[in-house]
Amino acid sequence: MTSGKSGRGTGSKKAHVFWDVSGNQFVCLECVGTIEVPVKVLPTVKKTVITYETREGTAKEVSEYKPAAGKLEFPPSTKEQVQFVKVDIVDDDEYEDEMEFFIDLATEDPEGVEIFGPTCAVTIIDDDDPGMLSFKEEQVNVAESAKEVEIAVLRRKGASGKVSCKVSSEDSTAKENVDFEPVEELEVEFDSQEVDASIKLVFPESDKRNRVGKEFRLVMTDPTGGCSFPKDTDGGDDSNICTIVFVSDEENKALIKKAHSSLMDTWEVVKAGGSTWGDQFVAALYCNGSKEEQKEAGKLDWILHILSLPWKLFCACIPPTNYANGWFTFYGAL
Ligand SMILES: [Ca+2]
Ligand SMILES: [Ca+2]
Ligand SMILES: [Ca+2]
Repeated sequence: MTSGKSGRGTGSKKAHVFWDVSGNQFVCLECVGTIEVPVKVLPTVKKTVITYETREGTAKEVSEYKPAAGKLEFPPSTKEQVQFVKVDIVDDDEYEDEMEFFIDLATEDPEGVEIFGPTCAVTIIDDDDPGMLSFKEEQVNVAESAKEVEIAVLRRKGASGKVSCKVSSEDSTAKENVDFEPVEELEVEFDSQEVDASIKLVFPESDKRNRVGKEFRLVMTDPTGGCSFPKDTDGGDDSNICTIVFVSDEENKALIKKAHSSLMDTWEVVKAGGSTWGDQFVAALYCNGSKEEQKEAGKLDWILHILSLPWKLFCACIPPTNYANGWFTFYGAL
């Protein structure tokens, strides 16, 4: 309808060319490497030459894809033919929105070739999950006499690219500059693949001010680099909140003691207390545990001793419980 020339009866001899891609929309992941986008030519009686060239959209050359241009040559054939336009996609570690560029087909022989929909849009889907930021704990207890404390910030479920957030303190029953030094829009940054950070809180010296039972909040906002906050923790989608509660020094000590004693109770069951570290190695090496008893050892005792020696030596590496009140033993056993 638009062209008078196409009505001259040569139309049926035209080569019909189109992108063999649904809706001329090709989608790939950023890490795909090279895309191969199919171009189809219906049966044609003469050689058909198509040129192609990439064109920038929101995805820019070099940073997102390598610009490409070239020719596809289809010989005469009674069958459909498919060839591929290849474009290299550039991968990186940064979180990005979806981006798009285009590949245009053209012909130098518009009389002999008809291209249906010359442009194919290529959408690059980012594959870099920047993860989620949150405080390690929703509530942190701090001894009233503490001068400072480190509050842990975690990045989980992904660690691609640089991300950051802002952290500010918020008064509650505890007041800034009186009970704690305020934190104002402190920027917490994570490099790519970095997953842990911390914020130092400082508490001013106070003579007889009573902080016990008072609390304030740290609020994390403004996530960048595509990271988000977990929905199911305090603060929801838009923020992440940690509540700092002052407890009495006695209460704090009692909490630590309780944790320690429950650990020691567990250890009592398996301890070989009273011996020195050297004794443990000697006992492990002798059949039946000592020089005297080894003389009495029978065949079966020796077989059992040899079979269990590696295990005995491993256990001997765990220090006896009377060193450092059992703490070494606990870590050694882990
Ligand atoms: Ca990219
Ligand atoms: Ca990537
Ligand atoms: Ca990326």
